[in-house]
Amino acid sequence: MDKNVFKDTFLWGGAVAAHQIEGGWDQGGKGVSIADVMTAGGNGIPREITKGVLPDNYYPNHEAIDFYHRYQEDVALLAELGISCFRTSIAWSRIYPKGDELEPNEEGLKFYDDLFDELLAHGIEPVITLSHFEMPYHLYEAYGGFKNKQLIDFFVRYAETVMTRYKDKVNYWMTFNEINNQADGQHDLHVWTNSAIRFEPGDNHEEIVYQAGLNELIASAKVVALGRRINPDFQIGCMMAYVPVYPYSCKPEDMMASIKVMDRRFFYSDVHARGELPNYMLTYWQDKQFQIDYTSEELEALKAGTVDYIGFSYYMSTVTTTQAEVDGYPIADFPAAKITSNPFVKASDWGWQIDPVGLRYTLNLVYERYNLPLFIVENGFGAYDKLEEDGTINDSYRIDYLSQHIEQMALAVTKDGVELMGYTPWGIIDIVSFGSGEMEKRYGLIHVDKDNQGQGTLTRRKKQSFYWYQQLIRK
Ligand code: P53
Repeated sequence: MDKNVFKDTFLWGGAVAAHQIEGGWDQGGKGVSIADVMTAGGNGIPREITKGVLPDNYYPNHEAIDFYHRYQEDVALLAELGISCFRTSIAWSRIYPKGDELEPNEEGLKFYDDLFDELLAHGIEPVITLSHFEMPYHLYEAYGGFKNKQLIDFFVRYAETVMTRYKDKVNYWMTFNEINNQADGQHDLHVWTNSAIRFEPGDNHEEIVYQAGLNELIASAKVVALGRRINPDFQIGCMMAYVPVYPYSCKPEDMMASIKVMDRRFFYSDVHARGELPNYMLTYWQDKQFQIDYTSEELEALKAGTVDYIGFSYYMSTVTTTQAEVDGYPIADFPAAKITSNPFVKASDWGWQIDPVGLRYTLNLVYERYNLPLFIVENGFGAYDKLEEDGTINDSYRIDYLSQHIEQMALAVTKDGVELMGYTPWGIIDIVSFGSGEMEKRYGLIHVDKDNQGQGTLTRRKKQSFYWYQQLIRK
């Protein structure tokens, strides 16, 4: 692969999120966030969401890898790696500890000033997600989460505060991380981290998740319009989880099912990019007799706040079928459609199906759909690493995964004409896994000495993949 196929301005970077890296969960005036009440699960063991922070539980995000105190050392390592951008998020509850205050917490603002200065001093451009699974816990308790329209104003106030404060330090923004991961409404953890909805007995969960999702889309559009006023040079994108859903076979019903299942996920970027509610969704809501609230002023806001680019994560593909003889995980849409595994690809130890060609497929699909620049802001390989006695970590499997995906990315650019802004591999340094809460589901090119029980020295070590990526992106 010739890396010169990418433009000079191509952003080679690395990605993390505040709650998975920072720690310092109760320091500098930070409020409790929804990530602070998630216990450690494990491979195949779900994380629990507790009613507030309880004394006897282990909450892996409370300390994470202590980036809050060690960011200078880590930024120096990232500079040595040679990346030109670093994607992280701002922890909303550092800025507005409860979420509904009128005045921000200066100590929280100062932390990100220092972090961004440190990055810029090393020639690394910050790429910032406004909300990456970490809204203030108080917004769940007192307002019921994003089903409540008041959260739109709280989010806009928070965004206005940070976009104004960092207008000369941050140019690339994204609003809500993986906003579409709540799409099928069945994964409690995703619904929690995206929307923190407090359900009441008798609620139709799917209907309420759509209401919350639409409220977030409205909030996002308002922030895009606002950001343009704060600094017309801002590039403001959305952030989607693209997990392409292939038809299991060429049986016409399988083909149809794959479109229907994909539309449920595409709904979010359709609104972000086109500024209107798609007919397939309006029809679906009507069929289901969902009462989704929105005003004409909100529809105008959606139109006025379409995104500049599509940021997205890509880890894996999956498959859907309507065929009775294939085992699978049932999903609600398109009668009898289910998610199953792909016989042509292998999976990681966590069952994520490894499919580099699926990245090129996704880049094509999304670019054709929106004709907007694309930014791959997450891609990576969660694996068990072995720390050798001599202190090395020989993660050739991670190099294989990343290089195969980068090759497909190059093909999308050279053969398919896709406009690609950059690539920020996920978990550039080992962090707490979002889905499982483990430390030992590692993505990093930099190893952090800490285990699933929270034990370890937190020492940082360069893995084999560090040297490989450093070489690849060297100018
Ligand atoms: P973990 C599922 C599918 C695609 C992306 O995930 C996902 C998930 C969540 O399980 O989440 C993103 O740590 C997310 C990150 C997360 C990363 O993928 O569960 O934006 O916060 O850490 C990897 O292995």
